[in-house]
Amino acid sequence: MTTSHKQRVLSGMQPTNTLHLGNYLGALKNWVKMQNEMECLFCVVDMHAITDAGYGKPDEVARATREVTAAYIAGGIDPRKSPIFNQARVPAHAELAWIFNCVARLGWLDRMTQFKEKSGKHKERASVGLYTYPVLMAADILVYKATHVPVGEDQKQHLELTRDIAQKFNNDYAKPDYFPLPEPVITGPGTRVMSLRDGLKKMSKSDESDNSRINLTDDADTIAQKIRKAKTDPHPLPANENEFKGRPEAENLLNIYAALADEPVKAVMARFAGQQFSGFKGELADLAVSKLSPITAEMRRLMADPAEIDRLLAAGAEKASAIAEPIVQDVKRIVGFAV
Ligand code: AQP
Repeated sequence: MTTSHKQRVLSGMQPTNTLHLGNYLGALKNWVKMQNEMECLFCVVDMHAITDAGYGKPDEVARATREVTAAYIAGGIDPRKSPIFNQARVPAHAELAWIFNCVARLGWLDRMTQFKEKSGKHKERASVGLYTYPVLMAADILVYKATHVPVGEDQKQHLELTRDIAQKFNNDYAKPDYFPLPEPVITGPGTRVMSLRDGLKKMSKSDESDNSRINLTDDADTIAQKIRKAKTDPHPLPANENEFKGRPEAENLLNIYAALADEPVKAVMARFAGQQFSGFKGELADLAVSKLSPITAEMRRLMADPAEIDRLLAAGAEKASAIAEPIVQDVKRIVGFAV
């Protein structure tokens, strides 16, 4: 069996803490556009969640799984068009991940910068799951023979590893073109949203400071307050991209505005050049509230009926399994398992 479909998209988010503006602009907003152009599957990666922040917190993983599902739908994913499911309901992910653990080389994983960042100074205390996280991610993608993966900049290295695993498997088992080499889809000014407190740090769910991010569950006042408090510099707003040098906070806020407004950064800069941050922040807050509040309200409505969310996840998993199961059975035969 080789790839019969032309283009297939797989992407996912971890159910840990609460989704934020970076997850929305870097991933979800692009998914919504893609679902009309290609076959898409959207996963809630609960098995990834227990590699780190979700470990030992079963109630939190279960709650966040439903909340991420609600965010996908509230953000514009149509579950009738694109299956939404949680990873743990489709065992083929874990089965292929084991086989890929035997394909991937230690040297490849040693180069993964996200593991270094997340494990910090105490590498020996990190879970083995956190270390092999990119291998499970490769399985998530290739178990559907996905060809395109919309991600933020931070996931680019993991996707390169996925391509290396696909290539090595195809070579070692003499099955050229068996797995496609999936392409990252990284588009627009929202591909790397930075912390509101430090323009050099990625906006992240696990940042200790809640003021560093805008959560998709924040109300209008909280959003406005966080933007008002966002770190800036004493200069007026820059007129062109050359003036971003040494001004990461200005660059971040202008990129956020452009991504939310669906406008080129240049056009946004032309409008605000030379103005003070205080006025710009007011406009940014209004824009963020107008775009995010409807999503937050819809998430709240969906979260009020957890049984319906569970039903949607089960239906999505059934559709996803129908694609993944034959592929993983095929792979098992290729590697020599008697199945
Ligand atoms: N700051 C960001 N800017 C743009 N895109 C981002 N993504 C995450 N942060 C940003 C994209 O969101 C998708 C889902 O990410 P994830 O849930 O798998 O977790 P993550 O990348 O590890 O996100 P966080 O917030 O940084 O979580 P923690 O703090 O737990 O590590 C991915 O497509 C990612 O690129």
